[in-house]
Amino acid sequence: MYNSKISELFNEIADMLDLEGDARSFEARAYRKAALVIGSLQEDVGDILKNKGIDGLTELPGVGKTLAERIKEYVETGKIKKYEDLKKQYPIDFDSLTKIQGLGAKRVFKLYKALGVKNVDDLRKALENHKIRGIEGFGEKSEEEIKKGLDFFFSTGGRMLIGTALPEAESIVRKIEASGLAQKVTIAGSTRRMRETVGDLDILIVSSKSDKMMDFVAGLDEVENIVVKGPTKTTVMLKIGLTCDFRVVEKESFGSALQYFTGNKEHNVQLRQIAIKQGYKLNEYGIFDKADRRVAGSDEKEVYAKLGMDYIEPEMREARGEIELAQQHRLPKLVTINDIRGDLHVHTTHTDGLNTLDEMVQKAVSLGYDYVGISDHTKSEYVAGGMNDKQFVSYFKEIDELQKRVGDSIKVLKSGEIDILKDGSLDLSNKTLEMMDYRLCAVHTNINMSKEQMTNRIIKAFESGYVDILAHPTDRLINERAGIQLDFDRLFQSAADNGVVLEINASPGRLDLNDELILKASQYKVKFIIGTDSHKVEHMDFMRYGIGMARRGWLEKKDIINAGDIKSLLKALNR
Ligand code: DGT
Ligand code: CA
Ligand code: CA
Repeated sequence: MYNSKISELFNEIADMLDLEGDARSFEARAYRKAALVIGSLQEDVGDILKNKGIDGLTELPGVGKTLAERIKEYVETGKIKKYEDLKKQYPIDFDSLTKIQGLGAKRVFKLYKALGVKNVDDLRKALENHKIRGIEGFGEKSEEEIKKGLDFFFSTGGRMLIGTALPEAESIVRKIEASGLAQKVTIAGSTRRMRETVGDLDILIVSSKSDKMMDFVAGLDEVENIVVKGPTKTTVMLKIGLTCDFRVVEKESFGSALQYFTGNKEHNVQLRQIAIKQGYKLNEYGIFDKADRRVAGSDEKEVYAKLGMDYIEPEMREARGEIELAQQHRLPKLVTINDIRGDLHVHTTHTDGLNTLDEMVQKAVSLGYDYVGISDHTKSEYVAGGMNDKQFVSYFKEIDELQKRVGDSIKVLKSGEIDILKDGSLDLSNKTLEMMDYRLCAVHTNINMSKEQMTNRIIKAFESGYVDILAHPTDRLINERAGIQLDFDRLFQSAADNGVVLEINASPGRLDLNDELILKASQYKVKFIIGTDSHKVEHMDFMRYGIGMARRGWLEKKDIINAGDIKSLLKALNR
């Protein structure tokens, strides 16, 4: 299949020719037109060349003798000399530079022309020296925008939070469904595996109108610019600053394509080795036997079954031993969002929440929860308007009154997000702590202590007997802050010894504990809660990201105490 690669190269040649200004823009237009034609061709140019020769190629609209020769050159040598020459003349790292929000190919060229910016490092220097604002068509505002884009690129390696990526992917999937052009459409890649961050989106489509489908996705409102457009694969840069791969596959291959493009890569490699041992060939088109007959492919579950193993949930596909478990039929039965019976980490306008106690409780009712725990901040969190003992007492009174009003519709539990102070003591009196249904505790201040001091601090709090839940244990912020230093072996052992439950904070910027630490903590037989750390009503929908992390950490319903009814919850909390 040469179409998409040649179309991509022709577009790039056109972009580079445009650099020369008017003199070569006619030539650039010709390349661009041919790129479009070839990119949306059903038949592969390699086949046309083989069957009809150069004449077959020149019959294509927009393809003259010269361009036909270039196509032939690529098919025969894997290279186009004109492209290589231009690339030498314009040695620009388009790939990275166009990933920066605020920079399309055209603006990258402008920066190269005006300032000689070739790569991300050059761009950084140009920004530091405020060179960009002086270029025609840029100005101070776009300099500021590019700087933000670059900061993001550096701090994240271009990876985006699942909490941003997944809703975007879902909204695109809904539009494709509504287009009527697809028989099937689904999210694949790291988004389907619910990784905490995502490098790009991968969307798989079954469509009998592949070319129309590609036109449709290229024209979506979400699209900033088109990177490559071919008959079955289109890559676009989305306005949110993430690229998205769309692939159209045959119905017969849908299951194996979904398996393949869900990954991760290492999981796929292991699976393929198993297929080979069993005398099969496994790829994105299906499982094939010795006679090259397809024995599975349309259905993903069938792919795993044919290889003699149980179906592995996407969140587990990280090559961490899940394949062996699947072969031995010993996979955990992962917790699901439907198992969750309540949320235990909720803020209100009493401290830094944006919705009232009533509003948060109503949201919990609308989610069908049996219980909701209200956990506002304590006084050391003064920036959040944390409350002292006296304020907590009147807060509990309000909760009691609210409980009367809502009756049996939901149980409202009294709690607080209690600071674990520098010396390991808690930020409220024992008397106030004892008025709570459970105590959610966390480190917020003096976060730069040494590993040993920090571990001692938290263990001391555990040993007071007043800590029921340790909230966001590492206090990291994804792409922003690494979090506190901890000796996790000691911490998890102490949590187990003192019956402390560990939070999986579901807020997309936290996801704390993460999958790896959940797996580690599990070895110490600790229990978990999934809490949303909601500061407004909408945040209570973050539960699914916490579920994603829990599933990536192989957790079952029994491991998560807010997947139990109120009776078992209270039993698990009050040791
Ligand atoms: P990302 O985008 O960095 O967050 O991570 P993924 O896992 O979505 O990676 P991506 O988008 O590069 O590719 C999607 C899936 O396609 C990946 O999880 C596995 C599969 N895949 C990609 N390249 C290869 C490869 O070279 N070999 C194999 N076996 N699978 C691959
Ligand atoms: Ca991806
Ligand atoms: Ca991809």
